[in-house]
Amino acid sequence: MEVLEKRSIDFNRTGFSDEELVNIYTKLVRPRLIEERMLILLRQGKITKWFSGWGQEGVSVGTTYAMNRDEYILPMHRNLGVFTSRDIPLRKLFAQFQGKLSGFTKGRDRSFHFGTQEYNLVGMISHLGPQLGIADGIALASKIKKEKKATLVFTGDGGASEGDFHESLNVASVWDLPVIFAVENNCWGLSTPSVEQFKCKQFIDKGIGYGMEAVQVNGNNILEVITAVRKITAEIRENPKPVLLELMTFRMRGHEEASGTKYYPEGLQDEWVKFDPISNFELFLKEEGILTDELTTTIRESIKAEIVDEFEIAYQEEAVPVNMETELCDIYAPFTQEVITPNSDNKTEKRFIDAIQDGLRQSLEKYSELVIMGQDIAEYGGAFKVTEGFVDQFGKERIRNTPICESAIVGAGLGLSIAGMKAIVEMQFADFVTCGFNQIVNNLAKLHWRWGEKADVVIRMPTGAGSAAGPFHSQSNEAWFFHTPGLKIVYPSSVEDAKGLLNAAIEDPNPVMFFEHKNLYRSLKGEISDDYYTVEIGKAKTVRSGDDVTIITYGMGVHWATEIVAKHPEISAEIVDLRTLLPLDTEAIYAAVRKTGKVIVLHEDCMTGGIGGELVALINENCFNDLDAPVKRVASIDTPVPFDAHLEQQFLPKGRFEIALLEMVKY
Ligand SMILES: Cc1ncc(C[n+]2csc(CCOP(=O)(O)OP(=O)(O)O)c2C)c(N)n1
Repeated sequence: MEVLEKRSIDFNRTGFSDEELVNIYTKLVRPRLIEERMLILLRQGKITKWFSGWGQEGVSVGTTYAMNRDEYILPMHRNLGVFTSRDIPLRKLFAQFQGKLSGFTKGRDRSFHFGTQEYNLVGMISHLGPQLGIADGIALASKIKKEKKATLVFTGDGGASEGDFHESLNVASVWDLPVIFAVENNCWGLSTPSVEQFKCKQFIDKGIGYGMEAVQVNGNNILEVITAVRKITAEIRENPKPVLLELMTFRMRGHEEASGTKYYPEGLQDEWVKFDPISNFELFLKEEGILTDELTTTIRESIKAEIVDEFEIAYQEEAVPVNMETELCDIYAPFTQEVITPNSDNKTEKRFIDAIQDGLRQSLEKYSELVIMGQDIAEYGGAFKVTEGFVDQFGKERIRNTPICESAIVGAGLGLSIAGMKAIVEMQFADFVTCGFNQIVNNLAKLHWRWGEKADVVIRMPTGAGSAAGPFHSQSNEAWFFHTPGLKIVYPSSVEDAKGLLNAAIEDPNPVMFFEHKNLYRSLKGEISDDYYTVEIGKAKTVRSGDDVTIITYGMGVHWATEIVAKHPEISAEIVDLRTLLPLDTEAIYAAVRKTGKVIVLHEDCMTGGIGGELVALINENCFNDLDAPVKRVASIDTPVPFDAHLEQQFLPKGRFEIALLEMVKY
């Protein structure tokens, strides 16, 4: 640790007792001593990667010290001091760093990539920015529940260049969410200095653009950090609103230990040594007569001994057991669906869209903690009017119009879930999910497997072509998500299933992509129960029984197949509606294949990389001996969805399906 002769930071100790100052010092020095040890362990190969927060401890420790213990903090990769200041036992932290079972992720994710409800911490994913939207959701939950709690989320100055920063600040500002956006401005992002990262002079200059109060503090002055965060939290707990807090500091070591610091201009690090947060504070406390050399040594030696002992315990722990079943099982949060049957025989004929509306309304009545978010979904009722009238019944807190910020809103959905609520996010069109893609495939999907937390979010996806809406309002993009372990994909084709499966998706604590074909909204009708009911997720349905050929399909494909088969009474076709694409009902698929030995897989999505390819592979691997013909895929052509109705009809597979069906029967 740097020893300074002269102090370069002025501290104001007003409001801090001697005892408290010693306590703060003890917390401040702790992460530094761990880091000193880490560097040795790194050289010994006992730790792999390490992102250093050396010189930035004032930020991590000061902010955490000022927050209440039951308030959430969302730290980043240099915030060891957040974790230590929440008093996580060191053996557990070390076990996490070493990938041991008693860490937080069963060896599945590294360093600070974990969260823990026990300590009200939500760690990052590598992508940096997505943290910020989650904080919005947590803050929204506490605002709705009137808990008078603040949430603090970190970003680096580099990570703040990501779109997530803009979206999350914007949402928090529009919704008056009690979040502190703590920009840890250490002047560098890997080798990139601030001047190559952003053009404004300082982050607080951005506050006005977001309509947000912005405060700048010296992040190396722990008392200034604590005082500022205390002042902000006292205010925003009472009057919820976000604050941009810029903490000026410097990254003393390289980006990570292996990457070095050659890009730093000569002398820069030496200059910052003078502003070391710990040495300066220590000098100050000695000047004040609060710390003596003896007390300093006692504090340090006791922490060092604890580090050595605790590290050894974690080090001695055996390597994480390798068990295939556990790996696969942990993909989803444990949940056994109990299928709910209607209370009465009362039925009404409804359109597909009404069934979805019915399901949403009854789920909102059932779960007071359920919130729906989407663009124009409140008074306007949504682009397709699915949520029409909901504001009157459930209010604007639960039926939330959102800014056009898909990533922050999906993140906010996850934040709501982490804070014990349930969320539905309506994509205005399934096509726009690309803007929230990262949150879905990297945060929602991986969360439970990484640190055992559920992601109780349903993403509603108005999908599909057929209305001459062109390449950005017509796509079938379920295959993007099919490839992502941890998600469930539900895709109803009937009115009855639309309601029952939607209710089931909302019940399920796992992230569900719920596809609703737009062209079925108003064209499809059916009699369904007026009561709340659910349909089992993960179960395919035989729509039509037959012996000549099996058609495996879902969504609009079910209707195309039904229509074409009806034109050919001479063909006895079995039609299977998958209904759930993830997890797949493989048993039902294999049974239907074995029944006829001839199979067509039909879907609206493009051919290449579509779900059909996976189905064919599974059928070949598991039913080869039962096949009487090569399995045939029929799908849309491999182009974007064209606008002109004639081109669109050529694009879609319906016409080609009829030909394939006749050929298959003849084979
Ligand atoms: C989306 C994304 N792009 C790039 C990276 C690689 N990366 C990791 S940290 C980092 C620098 C981040 O800088 P900053 O946010 O200022 O935080 P600091 O490391 O300085 O604390 C980069 C480029 C990443 N993890 N995620």
